[in-house]
Amino acid sequence: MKNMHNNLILKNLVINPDIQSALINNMPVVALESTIICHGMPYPQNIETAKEVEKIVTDNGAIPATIAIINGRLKVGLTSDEMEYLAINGGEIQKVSRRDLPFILSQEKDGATTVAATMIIAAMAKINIFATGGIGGVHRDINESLDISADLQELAKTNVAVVCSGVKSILDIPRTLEYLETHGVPVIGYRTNNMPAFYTTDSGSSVDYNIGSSREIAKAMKMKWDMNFNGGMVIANPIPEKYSLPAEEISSVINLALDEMKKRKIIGKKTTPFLLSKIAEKTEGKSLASNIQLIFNNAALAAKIAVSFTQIK
Ligand code: PSU
Ligand code: MN
Repeated sequence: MKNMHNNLILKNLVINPDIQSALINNMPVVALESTIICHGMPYPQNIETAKEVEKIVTDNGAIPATIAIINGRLKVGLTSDEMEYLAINGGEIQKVSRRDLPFILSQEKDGATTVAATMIIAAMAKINIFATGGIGGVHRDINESLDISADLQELAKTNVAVVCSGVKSILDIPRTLEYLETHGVPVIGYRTNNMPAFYTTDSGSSVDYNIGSSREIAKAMKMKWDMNFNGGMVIANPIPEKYSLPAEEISSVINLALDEMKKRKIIGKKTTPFLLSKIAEKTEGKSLASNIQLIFNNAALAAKIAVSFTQIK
C-alpha cells in the first residue's frame, strides 16, 4: 500500500523545478490556492491578483507555489499560461475539495483547489505555509443544511498553517471557532485579540492567541509538529483598516445575499461562490477591492512566517 501511494504521488504530483529545489534547500515556500482564481473573483481581477500575490510573496523573501490540477496532475507552481487558462475559464473549472480529488485525477480533468485540497497538495509537496483570503466554515443555516466546509476538517488533520483574514460573516463565526476548538485547531490573531471577519477587522469573537511576530508564530508551528500533533493552524490577519468596509453596510449586503441564496435554493459547493459574487455585485465592486487588498496583506505575512520557519527549522 505504502509503495502504491508513493508511486501515485510521483506520477501525479508535478512540482515546478524552482520550487522543488527551494524545498530541498530549506528555502521558504508559500502555497496559494486556485478556487479563489476560478470561483472567488471575476476575470481579469482574478489573474491580476494571482500574479501580484506571487510577486508579493517573492518581494517578502519566499517562493510562491500556486496550486491547481491540470489534466489530472497535481501542479505545485503554475506557468503563466496555466494561470491564465484557469482565470479565463473560471466557472467552467471544477471546484475541488478532498472528496473530489480521486475523480479529477482518475478522469484527468482540471480542478480549482479549495483551501482543503490546496492543503492536501501542499502537504504532499512538504510546504507548510499557505496564504489565502478567507477559509470556509460553518454556515449560518447549519441546523437545516448541515453545511460545514471541508476546510475545517482538513485543518484538523493536515499539517499546513493557513494565513487568512478570518472567516466571512456569510458564515457563523462563533460556531466556526467552536468547531475548530473541538478539533484542536488553534486560531492565532496577528497583532489582534479579535477574530477578523474578512471585510471587517472584528467579528465580535476572540482569537485564541494574539501573536505579534512571524518568528513567534513559526515557533508555535514548529512546536505543534515537533509534538506530533497533526493538523494546521489558522493565522488570522485582519484587513488593513483603510481597506475595511463599514460593518453595517456589509452586514446588510450579506443578509440580502443569503436571502437570495435561499430563494434560489442554492446548496452545496455552489453556496460560497454564489455569495461571494452577490456581495461583489451588491457593493458595486467595493468588496472585491477589499478582497484583493487583504489577500496581498496575507501573502506578505505568510512569506515572513515561511522565512522565520526555515530559520528555526
Ligand atoms: N472564502 C472566501 N473566498 C473564497 C473561498 C472562501 O472568502 O474564495 C473559497 C476557498 O477556496 C475555500 C472555499 O476553501 O471557498 C470553501 O468552499 P466551501 O464552503 O464549499 O467548502
Ligand atoms: Mn459547504
